[in-house]
Amino acid sequence: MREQTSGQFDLLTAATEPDQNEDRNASVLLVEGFAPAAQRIVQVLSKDGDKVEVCESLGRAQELATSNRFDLIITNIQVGGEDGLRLCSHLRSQEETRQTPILLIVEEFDMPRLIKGLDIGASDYLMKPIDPNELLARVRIQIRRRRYQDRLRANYERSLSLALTDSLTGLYNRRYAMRHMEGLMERVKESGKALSVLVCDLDHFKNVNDTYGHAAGDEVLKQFAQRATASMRNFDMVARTGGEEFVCLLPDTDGQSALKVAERLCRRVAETPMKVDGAPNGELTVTVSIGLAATSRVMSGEELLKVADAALYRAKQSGRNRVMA
Ligand code: GH3
Ligand code: MG
Ligand code: MG
Ligand code: MG
Repeated sequence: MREQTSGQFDLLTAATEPDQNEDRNASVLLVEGFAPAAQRIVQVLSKDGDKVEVCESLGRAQELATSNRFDLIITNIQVGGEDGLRLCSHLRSQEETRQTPILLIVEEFDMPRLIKGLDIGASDYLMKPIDPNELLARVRIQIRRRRYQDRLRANYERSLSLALTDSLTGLYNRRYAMRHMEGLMERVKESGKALSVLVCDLDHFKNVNDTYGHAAGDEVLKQFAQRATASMRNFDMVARTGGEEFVCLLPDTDGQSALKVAERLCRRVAETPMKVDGAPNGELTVTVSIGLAATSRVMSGEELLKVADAALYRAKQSGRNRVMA
């Protein structure tokens, strides 16, 4: 919980406090067929700290732009005999370069094509003859905007993953599992195939913490998460839904098949000790109890979990280290 809060705090600070040199040291691709003109631009930008790669054909530019990550692409609207606007549309159509700012180099008589270029997705333009100060100003604006957007996106993705995953094990959390289950119920409705749910709770886990410490307990949780994930198919989902409680969602799986999966997991946990620093010989044997519920009738996720929880309760009551349906 504490981590989530600090994650959101980071989101605010990181999004509003740019690095002082945010618009500097950019990597720039310059597409210009006329070498002396390219040379002048390279000189100005390099002197200001940017790294500029020059190429003289659209084909090469496309290759470079997809295999590298440039902060900015500057292209003449006419590259040799080729139409620079074709490069623009290509860059905008590719996932890797969709967000990369593009500056068009134009001459006055290019005005109609410049307008088309801006329409296709060019970010700004430079009119020949290019004034060095104007070049720098326009480049810096694009770099700053680009990096600001990158920062926003990274923070957004980070806060999304904080909200949906558990930082200790890397598994999805309860919130995500419940949401995922709604989707799986839709699938039950459409296909009529069963959905199975396992609720796994480590046995006497409090003893692990009390005897070997919280760090050892954390290690056990991580290794259980790995084993549970490894015991499932790719499209099954394992989530950590509580302290030492995990839920596995098995779509298109009837109770009988799910029982086999659950028993195999239960056995694997009990039979192979976990590697835990601080335990005798560095090994610790733990066990897990599992409650199973399956349905081919549409119900709420909460309802299905309740059935599995009741089965888990019986597994605990009847001696732990077992699966009950
Ligand atoms: P039972 O077999 O009945 O499930 O017994 P138990 O000891 O596993 O269950 P109980 O609910 O009494 O204790 C669960 C323990 O899990 C208590 C808590 O300290 C521990 N725990 C919960 N979250 C974490 C965690 O993130 N890390 C560690 N190391 N321990 C945790
Ligand atoms: Mg528990
Ligand atoms: Mg427990
Ligand atoms: Mg308990």
